[in-house]
Amino acid sequence: MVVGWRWLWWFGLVAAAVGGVSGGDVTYDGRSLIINGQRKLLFSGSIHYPRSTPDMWHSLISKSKQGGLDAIDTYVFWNLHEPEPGQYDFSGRRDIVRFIKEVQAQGLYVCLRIGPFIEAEWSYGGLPFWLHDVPGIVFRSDNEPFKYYMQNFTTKIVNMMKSEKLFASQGGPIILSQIENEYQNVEKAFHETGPPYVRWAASMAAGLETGVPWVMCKQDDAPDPVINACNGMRCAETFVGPNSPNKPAIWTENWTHFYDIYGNITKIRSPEDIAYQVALFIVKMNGSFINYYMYHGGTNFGRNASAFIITSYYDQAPLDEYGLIRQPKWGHLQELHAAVKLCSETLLNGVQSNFSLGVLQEAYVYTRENGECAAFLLNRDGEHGANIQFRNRTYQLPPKSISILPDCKTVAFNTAKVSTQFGTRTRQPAVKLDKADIWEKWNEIIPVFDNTSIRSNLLLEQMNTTKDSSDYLWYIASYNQTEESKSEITVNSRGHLLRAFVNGVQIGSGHGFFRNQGFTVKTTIPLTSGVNDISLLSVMVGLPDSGAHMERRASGLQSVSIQENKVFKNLTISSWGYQVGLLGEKLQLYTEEGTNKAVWCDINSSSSQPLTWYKSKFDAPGGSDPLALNLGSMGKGEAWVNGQSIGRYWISFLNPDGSPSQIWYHVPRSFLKPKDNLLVLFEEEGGNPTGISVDTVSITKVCGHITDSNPPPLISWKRETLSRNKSEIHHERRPKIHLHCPPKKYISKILFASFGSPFGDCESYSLGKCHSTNSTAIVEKACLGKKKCSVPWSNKRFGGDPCPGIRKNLLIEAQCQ
Ligand SMILES: *[C@@H]1O[C@H](CO)[C@@H](O)[C@H](O)[C@H]1NC(C)=O
Ligand SMILES: *[C@@H]1O[C@H](CO)[C@@H](O)[C@H](O)[C@H]1NC(C)=O
Ligand SMILES: *[C@@H]1O[C@H](CO)[C@@H](O)[C@H](O)[C@H]1NC(C)=O
Ligand SMILES: *[C@@H]1O[C@H](CO)[C@@H](O)[C@H](O)[C@H]1NC(C)=O
Ligand SMILES: *[C@@H]1O[C@H](CO)[C@@H](O)[C@H](O)[C@H]1NC(C)=O
Ligand SMILES: *[C@@H]1O[C@H](CO)[C@@H](O)[C@H](O)[C@H]1NC(C)=O
Ligand SMILES: *[C@@H]1O[C@H](CO)[C@@H](O)[C@H](O)[C@H]1NC(C)=O
Ligand SMILES: *[C@@H]1O[C@H](CO)[C@@H](O)[C@H](O)[C@H]1NC(C)=O
Ligand SMILES: *[C@@H]1O[C@H](CO)[C@@H](O)[C@H](O)[C@H]1NC(C)=O
Ligand SMILES: *[C@@H]1O[C@H](CO)[C@@H](O)[C@H](O)[C@H]1NC(C)=O
Ligand SMILES: *[C@@H]1O[C@H](CO)[C@@H](O)[C@H](O)[C@H]1NC(C)=O
Ligand SMILES: CC(=O)N[C@H]1CO[C@H](CO)[C@@H](O)[C@@H]1O
Repeated sequence: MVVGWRWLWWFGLVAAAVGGVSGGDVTYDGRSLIINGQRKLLFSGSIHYPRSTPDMWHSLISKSKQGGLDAIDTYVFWNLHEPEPGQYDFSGRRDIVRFIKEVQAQGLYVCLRIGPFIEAEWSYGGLPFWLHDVPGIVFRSDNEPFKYYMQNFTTKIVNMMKSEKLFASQGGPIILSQIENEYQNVEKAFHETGPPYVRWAASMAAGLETGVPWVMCKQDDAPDPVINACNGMRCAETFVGPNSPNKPAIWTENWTHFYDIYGNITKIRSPEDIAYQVALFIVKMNGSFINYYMYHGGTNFGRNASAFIITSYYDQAPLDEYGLIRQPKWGHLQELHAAVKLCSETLLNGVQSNFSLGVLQEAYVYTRENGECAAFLLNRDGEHGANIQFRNRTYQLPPKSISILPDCKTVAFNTAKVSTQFGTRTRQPAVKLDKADIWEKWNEIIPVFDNTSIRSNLLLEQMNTTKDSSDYLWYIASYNQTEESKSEITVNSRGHLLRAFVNGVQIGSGHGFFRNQGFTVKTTIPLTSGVNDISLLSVMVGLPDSGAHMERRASGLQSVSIQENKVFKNLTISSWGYQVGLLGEKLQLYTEEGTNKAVWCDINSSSSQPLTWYKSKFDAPGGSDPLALNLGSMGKGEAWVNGQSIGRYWISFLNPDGSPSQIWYHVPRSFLKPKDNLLVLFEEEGGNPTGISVDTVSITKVCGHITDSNPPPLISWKRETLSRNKSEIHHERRPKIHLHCPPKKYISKILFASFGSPFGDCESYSLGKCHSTNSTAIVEKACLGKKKCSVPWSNKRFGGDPCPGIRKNLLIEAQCQ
């Protein structure tokens, strides 16, 4: 990829200064942030450091920069950094300073969203659980204990950044900081303690004197000098705008799709829609800072995901979960960024005018005294394309699209015309763990009442009892039955999942759904005469991450009753014994040392049963492709590799369409040694570990399509040329398909090539009536064995017009190996 002049300029600075960007003074006016006296139109992307591993950071940031980003945005994860009050941890994936320095070294800015409440689909919204037990605390309100700890941590982070000289005012990359997060969503619940808290948070933050501006997102009344910013998918349509004429319009979260949960299908947002909303925000709201949430989502390792959130986080972002470039999203946005950058001086310093071009069409035109002119032509009509006249020329605008004309003449980009290549990601089994003799198992012990050390006459609240040391809490009752009978038990739970056992045998289970308020399990219970142990395992799938009064949120069992013939017994207020967590967790069976503490047995020795620990070893597959465990044969549980949790899995919770929400679970390469990697799973339902495989993940196919009805702008997309000077925008003589394999891969096969009238698009295609028989041979000649190639849309190139009078398309799909 060619490096644009902007980056070269920054590299120049790196060479001249002591390393990385020199931010300089950051201020703002009603138009934009102003860095070193210059207005800036900035594209930013969210990458959360603990959702990847430090060895991935360099490549993630470099692909972000190639994608045309100016800044990287991250939250700060309080509960990772302060696991106990006053005890701090900034090691490994928590090394935020290393992350920021990596961004700086590559010449990008940083937007630091401290929060420290962050939501972020992260356990407890980032708050450390110990806050729950601070006497008198009320989270996120005008409450002294909360304000004390919030100020303490915010100060800690700001001081740390200052001592590393990371704020732009000190020559570092941080140009913006955020305090609080989407507070307006919950403010009303705090009545009169809300507004003073907002004022306090703003002045506390401002008092830390970072030398760079603060923002509050989704806080329309953010007090001066804090800038209010917008979060959402459609900020051009939903944002009320800056609350002061001297604050710029900032979009801190333009969701690139949406987070995924167990039990629901992935919601995909098209690159065309994102590009449209971004361009609209720039012209409608005078937007000058756009952050993609997420640019790379990554993985929720361990138990860090909040309730029901899958481990694969924003996999549909421009960089996928594994850090692979997701096409065409990444490339389409890269082209948008390049086109906007060509106009940014005119946009930021010119005079805006807008006028109608039709019922649903309008023009935004920016002009400067030096004659520079840039235009955005909008078609709001979602159904029909429009031919419009602008400055004596005709332009064709597809439905719901915006064309960008950096010189008021040439279309450099249209949000609805995707000309970048498509990519297909494949997962291929590299190591199959399909032999029963490589697996061993150990059955978790189902506890009995007599062995419990915690007792209560009430059903205890789950989080307050486990202190988040485990997802699991056993509630056990000893039930004396005079004669054998078939009775019915009813359990109401506010937890996420329940498994009910009587005398060690599972009798029923049930679970709730994302953000619902509990569920009921009702099942027959075979009671023997004498004492029966009723052991109820209440499971959480992450702590809550949002909402007012999180400190009062309750989980776990709410009521238990038994209906025996005509007799009703309410066990809610009766003697209960408790066990926090699993025995296997206590023994740390998932570590090399812990595995010795149990007597494991063959998996053949008996059929699979609930609550089983499995272990095996595997060698790391060769190469450098990212890896994922295929857990499609399992039910629900957690998986560890060499003692590190790769997260909770839940295959058996099916989407409305009958498919599991997530089958593949990312195993970072850095968790592995070359040989004998310990894989341990705790499986709640039984599962079949011989179906598990370690798969490589890679982009195996690339595809390009030029259609006659949708030709890409005839612009050379060499960023170097584009960014240097817009007077150098030059037309290519004819459109081309550019194909490009990922690093270390070459075009090994042409899977499809047709110059003619092929049906469909890159996602699904077939030959049409008109087809140049030479298509494959010609494309093979141009592409086979190469890293990249270009094939022009041209009769001549394909040995003559295969069907005169018919408009021709070109569609090529190639395999990368
Ligand atoms: C934060 O609290 C710790 C004790 O928990 C204390 O040692 C430290 O000085 C406090 N820091 C600030 C900046 O108030
Ligand atoms: C599941 O997805 C559908 C479609 O996107 C959405 O309407 C629904 O609200 C989602 N359900 C939950 C619980 O998120
Ligand atoms: C954008 O800026 C122009 C002046 O350049 C102003 O007329 C217009 O009202 C602004 N739009 C918004 C939404 O603030
Ligand atoms: C969250 O992740 C960190 C490392 O990223 C890990 O050490 C920690 O154990 C996780 N927390 C939980 C509750 O799993
Ligand atoms: C110009 O833009 C403003 C702000 O978006 C809008 O309210 C107005 O209707 C536009 N005028 C025309 C003629 O399109
Ligand atoms: C458009 O054409 C008219 C008449 O030919 C001319 O007067 C006008 O200056 C032209 N406008 C532009 C922007 O070129
Ligand atoms: C209960 O404790 C006794 C004595 O320590 C032990 O022998 C027995 O295995 C325990 N039972 C269970 C189910 O934990
Ligand atoms: C949490 O548990 C403690 C005892 O361990 C109890 O005093 C307190 O009331 C409980 N809090 C809640 C909110 O249940
Ligand atoms: C169970 O109930 C019977 C009859 O009421 C009583 O004789 C027996 O002692 C009870 N057993 C226990 C362990 O409480
Ligand atoms: C059982 O008792 C609890 C606590 O008194 C009560 O909340 C619950 O409604 C009762 N359950 C039934 C089914 O009556
Ligand atoms: C196209 O194929 C025909 C035979 O199928 C061959 O004669 C001709 O040379 C080919 N043209 C090109 C440009 O390869
Ligand atoms: C705040 C906001 O803009 N929310 C939007 C997020 O995106 C979804 C899906 O497009 C919209 O329904 C929400 O209104």
